[in-house]
This record gives sequence, C-alpha cells and structure tokens, in this order.
Amino acid sequence: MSRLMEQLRSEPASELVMDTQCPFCSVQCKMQIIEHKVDGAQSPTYSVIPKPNLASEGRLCIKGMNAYQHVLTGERILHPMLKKDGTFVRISWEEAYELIIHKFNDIRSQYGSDAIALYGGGSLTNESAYVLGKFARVALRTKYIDYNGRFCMSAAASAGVKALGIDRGLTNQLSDIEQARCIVLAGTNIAECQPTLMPYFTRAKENGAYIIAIDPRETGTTRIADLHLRVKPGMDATLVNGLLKVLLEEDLVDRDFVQQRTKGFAELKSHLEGLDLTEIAELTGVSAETIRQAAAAYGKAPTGMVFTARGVEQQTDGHMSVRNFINLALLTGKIGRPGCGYGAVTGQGNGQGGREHGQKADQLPGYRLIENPEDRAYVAGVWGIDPDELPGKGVSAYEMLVKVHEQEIRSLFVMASNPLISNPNANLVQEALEKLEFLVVADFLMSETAQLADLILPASAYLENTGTLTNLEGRVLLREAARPAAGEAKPDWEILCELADRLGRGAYFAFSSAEDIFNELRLASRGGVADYYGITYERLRKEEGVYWPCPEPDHPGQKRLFETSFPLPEGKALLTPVDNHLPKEQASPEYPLYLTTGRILTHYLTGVQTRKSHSLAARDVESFVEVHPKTAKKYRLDEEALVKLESRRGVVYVRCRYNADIREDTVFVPMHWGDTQNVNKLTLDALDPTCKMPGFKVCAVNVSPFVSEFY
Ligand SMILES: Nc1nc2c(c(=O)[nH]1)N[C@H]1C(S)=C(S)[C@@H](COP(=O)(O)OP(=O)(O)OC[C@H]3O[C@@H](n4cnc5c(=O)[nH]c(N)nc54)[C@H](O)[C@@H]3O)O[C@H]1N2
Ligand SMILES: Nc1nc2c(c(=O)[nH]1)N[C@H]1C(S)=C(S)[C@@H](COP(=O)(O)OP(=O)(O)OC[C@H]3O[C@@H](n4cnc5c(=O)[nH]c(N)nc54)[C@H](O)[C@@H]3O)O[C@H]1N2
Ligand code: SF4
Ligand SMILES: [Mo]
Repeated sequence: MSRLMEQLRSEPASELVMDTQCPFCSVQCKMQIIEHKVDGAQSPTYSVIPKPNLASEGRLCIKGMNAYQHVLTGERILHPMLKKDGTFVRISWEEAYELIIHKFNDIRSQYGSDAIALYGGGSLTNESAYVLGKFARVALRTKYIDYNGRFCMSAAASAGVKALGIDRGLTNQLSDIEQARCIVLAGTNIAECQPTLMPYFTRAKENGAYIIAIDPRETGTTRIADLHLRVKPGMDATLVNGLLKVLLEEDLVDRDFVQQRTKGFAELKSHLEGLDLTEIAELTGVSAETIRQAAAAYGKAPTGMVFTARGVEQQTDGHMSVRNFINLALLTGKIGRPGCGYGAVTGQGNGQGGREHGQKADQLPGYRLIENPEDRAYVAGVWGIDPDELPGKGVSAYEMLVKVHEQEIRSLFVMASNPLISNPNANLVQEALEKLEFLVVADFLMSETAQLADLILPASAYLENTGTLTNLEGRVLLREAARPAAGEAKPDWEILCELADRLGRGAYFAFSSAEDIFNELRLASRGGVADYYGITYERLRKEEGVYWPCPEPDHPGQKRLFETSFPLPEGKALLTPVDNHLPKEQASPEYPLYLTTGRILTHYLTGVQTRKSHSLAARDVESFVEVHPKTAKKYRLDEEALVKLESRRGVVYVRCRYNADIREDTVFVPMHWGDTQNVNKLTLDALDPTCKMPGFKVCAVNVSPFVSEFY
C-alpha cells in the first residue's frame, strides 16, 4: 500500500473532486483531479484520473498528469501588484482599476485612442477572448488588438480561408484518421505536441496506412513514418511543388474532382510544368527519387490525409506553403469524404476558438471581418452601437510591438501571453516593452513579461474558471470551474467588464456569468463562418462537445466539412500556383548553419507554467541544442557541454545534445526557456506578407563551444 493510501485509511480525510480539462494543448483531454486533505498533514496531495472523451479516449500525457502543480503551487499571483521603485507591492483591486483608468485616460487624451494596445492569447476561453475583442473596440475604441495565435495558426488560417473557404483546423473528425491509407505529417510533431492523439496514427498504420513525415530532424513522430523526407528548413512549398509535379506526370490527378469541385487547375498545371524536379531536389535536400516515392504513395492510395503544423507554417511563406499542401489534397480529391481531409494541427488549448471571436486585428466575432461593411453592421447591431464607432483593422502581434518600439503605442495590456519570450527578435521586443509608459499584465504566474510590467492583475487559472474552449477538431467543449479562485484572482472576462464599467461603457458589458457572454457570442457569431448560434451551455453539459458550424439549436454540428461543396464562389475550392521560396535568411560563411525551433514533450510554450510544475521542470531543467554529431565534431562541440549560438540579432547559451538523425546543416533549439536561453533572441523578424506569421523556423546561426570568461 502506498504511503498516501496508508495515510488516507488511517486518518480523517476530505476530498475535493475537480472535473476539468487539461489547460495545455489543443486536444483538450478531460481529467479529474482529486485533492486529498489529511488532517494533520502539512499540505494536500493530489491524484489525477484521465476521463474518457471523444478526442483523447481517456488518455493523458505527462503534461496533463502534472497540470495541477503550477496552479496549486505557492507561486501564484494572488492580488494586484504595482511596481514601485523596481519592486512589486500589493494593492487593492480598486486601486488597480483607478490607476488603469487614470493612465488610460491620460494616454488617450495625449496621444489618442490608438496609443493603447491589447495583446491576447489562445489560452483564453471563448468568452474571455470575445470580451477582450469587444473591450478593445467598444470600451477603449482602439484598433490595436492582436494575440499570440498570430504566431501559431495565422498561416493555416489564412490559407484555409482562401483555398477552402473556411478555417477549421481539422476538416474532419479524428476518427477519420484510422481510415486513411496514406498520411502526410508535415512539420508536425504529434508525438510530443499532441501525444494523446498518437494512437489514431498507430491504428491507421495497423490498418495498412503508409505514413510520410516531412521534418528536418527525427522526432517521436517521424519514427512512426514509413518514409521520412528530411527537408531543408523553410523549403516545404518547393518540396510540395515536386510532389505535385510527379502527381501530374504520373497521371495521379483525380480529374473528376478537380473539374467538378475546384478552380485554378490550368494555372497550376502550367506552373508545375515549368518547374524542374532535379532543381527541386537540390533546393529541398530531398532526392528526386524520394519525392517520386512519396508522391506515388499518396497519389495511389484510395484515401489519404495531409496534416501540417508549425514546421510548415512558421515560415515567411507559411501561407503559400499551406496552400500548396492543400493543393495536394485537392488535386487528388482527398478531401470531404471518409478517411480523407486536410488538417492544420492547432496548437493551444483554445487555439481554434481563440481565432474566431475577435481578438485578431482584422476580425469580429464568428470569423467576421472588421473591414467588411456588412459584418460591421451586423456586429454593431448585436452590440447596440453605431457601426461607425467601430475602429478599423490594426496590425499583427509583432507589428504592434514594433509600434511600441516606435512609441506610436504607449500602453499595452497583455492578457494570457508572454510576448517577451514568444516574439521573434526578442532583444528588440525587450527594448520596446521597456519604452512603454504603462504595461499591464493579467496572468496567474510571474512570466518574464509580467516582470517588466508596471501593474500585474491576478487572473484565475483553468481550475477556477468556467468557459468554453474549441479543440483542434472544431469541437466546442465546456470547462466548468472546479474550485474557487486563489487569493483575489478573477476571471479574465470579469476584469475586463469591471474596467469597462469604470471607463463609462459598463452598459455594453453587463455580463454576470460566462454563460451570459456565451449567449451574446452565439448571437454575434450567428450567420458568420464560425457560427456558434446552435450551441448552448445546456447542450454542452449533455453532449460531448458540439462541432461548429452549428447554426440552430437542433443542428447536430458539422463533423466532416466539404462533403458536397466549399463555401466559396460556385462552391469550388481554389487551386493556386505556389512559387519555390527560399527562406529570408540564408546560411553564410559567418552564420553557416540553419537554426530551427520548436517544442519538447515536457514543456509548454514559453515554459511559464511547466517550469513551475516540479515534476515537469525536473525532467528538463534547461534548454539544449540538437546537433548532428558530424557537425558537432566540425565545430568542436562536446555532448552535454554548453554551446554558444549566435545570429545577427543575439546570442544564447544552451547544452549540446547529439542527434544522428538531424540534417547536418541544421540545429534545433526548443522555445521553452527565457533569459540567456530565450531562442527568440536569435530568430528573424521577417513576416509572411499575407498572414504576418514570423519565420520562427529558419534563421542562420553560428555555433561554438562556450568558454567561460571566469576560466
Ligand atoms: N509538449 C508541447 N506540446 C505542445 C506545445 C508545447 O509547447 N509543448 N505547444 C502547443 C502549441 S501552441 C503548438 S502551436 C503546437 C505545435 O506543434 P508542432 O508544430 O508539431 O511543434 P514544433 O515543435 O513547433 O514543430 C514541429 C516540427 O517541425 C519541424 N520543423 C522545423 N522546421 C521545419 C521545416 O522547415 N519544415 C518542416 N516540414 N518541418 C520543420 C521541427 O523539427 C518539429 O519537429 O504544439 C502544441 N502542443
Ligand atoms: N522561436 C519560436 N517562437 C515561438 C514559437 C516557435 O515554435 N518557435 N511558437 C509560437 C507559438 S505557436 C505560440 S502559440 C506562442 C505562444 O506564446 P505565449 O503566448 O507567449 O506563450 P505562453 O507560455 O502560453 O504564455 C501564456 C502566458 O499566459 C498565462 N496564462 C495561461 N492561461 C491564462 C489565462 O487563462 N488567463 C491569463 N490571464 N493568463 C493565462 C501563462 O501563465 C503565461 O504566462 O509562441 C510562439 N513563439
Ligand atoms: S498537453 Fe495536450 S495531449 Fe497532453 S494531456 Fe494536455 S491536452 Fe492532452
Ligand atoms: Mo501555438
């Protein structure tokens, strides 16, 4: 019998059972956390039980198993804190609100409404994201609002909208994966980033699926592949041109589908005919033979699915790269039927819902557009304001920080993000944040950005906060509060409503619960692309989530999209020629290697949460660089020794790890650490012209052994 069980049996105990959902990735696994309090024991103990549900089927990964730790540690932000002479002192909520109103009014009267900007996040519930968007437009009337999902889903989102008419991460249910006979996993590391989904792929394999992985390095995901295309970082669009060319040459095009359901074939065909496979092989580092093998496997399979994630999307041609992967699905007619589809594997817990309800610079709720007169009129009607009162569109997240640097923006309100670590070119971002006249951060933990703030507001954490989140399938799930908020923390939406009230706009924010907000969101999204009108809390309590679009309360929600048509003119999807594209920064004698960045299993994003979880922190205490042993030898890098990595923009110091299966011209560093291990000190701030996604996945660096100055 375990010590805990012994204790439980012998001493009077109480239990708090918390039904919840993991706060981390887009799968949104359901779980139960039980707090055991034993009389006489110093602190409670916890057990975690995975709960069956449609996506995770009752699995949890190591992050979910330990997700109670960071919320229940002693390191929470428990009350508003004001920076005075460099240190934070506790103040009351009323003092905090008074200060914000005073500062905001001052800044607005001096520089105008657009001198205040809001910066949101994909961890926020749909309700809080909705209120944040409304707060920007109705309470502050600033055009400057954007969110961390810009770095996450913007390339896939803009490509999905253009090519397919809708951006819903997966075009079908997860259960379709098992029916696919060929699966392309491009720049996605599901084994570490959505681990509980792996069994869908292993079951597909057992059913005979051929798996093709595209990644410059070996990962837990590429290891399940039958064929691994070790592409040069940033060269996916070009690689797909090779695949498409072979499909044409080998007559593996689904002519009926292309003719009846798509537009643009002639242009795509003539573009591909002008390309040379040998050149493509050279540019991508993948042999023509391998490209042929991959194209034939996908083209000949009766069913197939294509998945992309940030490896493909976080590029300066991320939008067009995704368009090319969609070309692949369309050209072969592998979309809109069982076992077929395209999926952008969404990242954050509410990465999907977070991009639908108005925290994006150009967006209004329901995926409506702020520059479209009809959309403006509709949403203004729901909000009870004149459409002319709505500001126009602002700029993307990083561009906002550049405006902070240029002092066009004087105050920033950050809610659920850690921009100092997650933006590219972090040294410039730090300079920008330090120039702000007033930085407010709402968080429940002390992030690196919060440390720079003038004022920190304590937000409630997932266990304490009711709201809906939309998972990677486009399924809306209700997560109910399972315990009271710690200290004086409040839900994000409540903070915003109380502030709106003090700004004299309370009438537009008279919400008394998350459900109240959801009911307005339902109306605001009604008839939009992401239509939530038919979804209610009552339904969500009874059903295991509801897929959008769901236009009426008796509508079942749409599980598979595009079965008969695409929501585009004539109901047809759009094929598009995509140019071969080189990353913005090329290797040079001074910076001879390509750096790519990403994730590991144990940590989440900028690590603020997982670094405070003792079990997770203990597994990976610091950052590292993955290097091919031959490259390591060339640059005299010993395994486990510290390495200095340098780009044109900055320097970081990380531990050396050998990986015999990474490209020799490429090194990989995860993004989960700050300070001298913040990999974004190295990354390039060039943005994709369409969606403004930064090219996080490629920049040029040099590496050398770190020799301490103290030796
Ligand atoms: N453990 C963990 N899970 C997470 C997260 C986390 O931080 N930690 N974050 C969540 C979020 S917000 C997101 S967005 C997702 C991200 O999920 P993923 O996109 O799957 O994760 P990444 O590690 O960023 O990148 C995926 C792979 O792209 C590869 N790659 C790098 N450059 C290129 C390239 O040029 N081409 C191709 N084809 N591949 C390339 C990398 O080697 C990496 O293996 O994960 C979610 N889940
Ligand atoms: N080099 C490089 N950079 C990257 C990426 C990459 O692959 N490479 N990936 C990019 C991607 S995909 C993403 S999504 C971004 C993520 O970038 P960030 O948004 O900066 O990352 P997080 O660590 O999730 O930061 C969230 C913060 O909000 C807090 N928080 C969590 N939930 C809530 C909540 O409900 N309310 C409030 N008020 N606070 C909350 C957390 O404690 C944390 O401090 O990073 C991007 N940056
Ligand atoms: S991190 Fe993702 S896969 Fe792991 S338990 Fe949480 S939601 Fe599930
Ligand atoms: Mo993300």
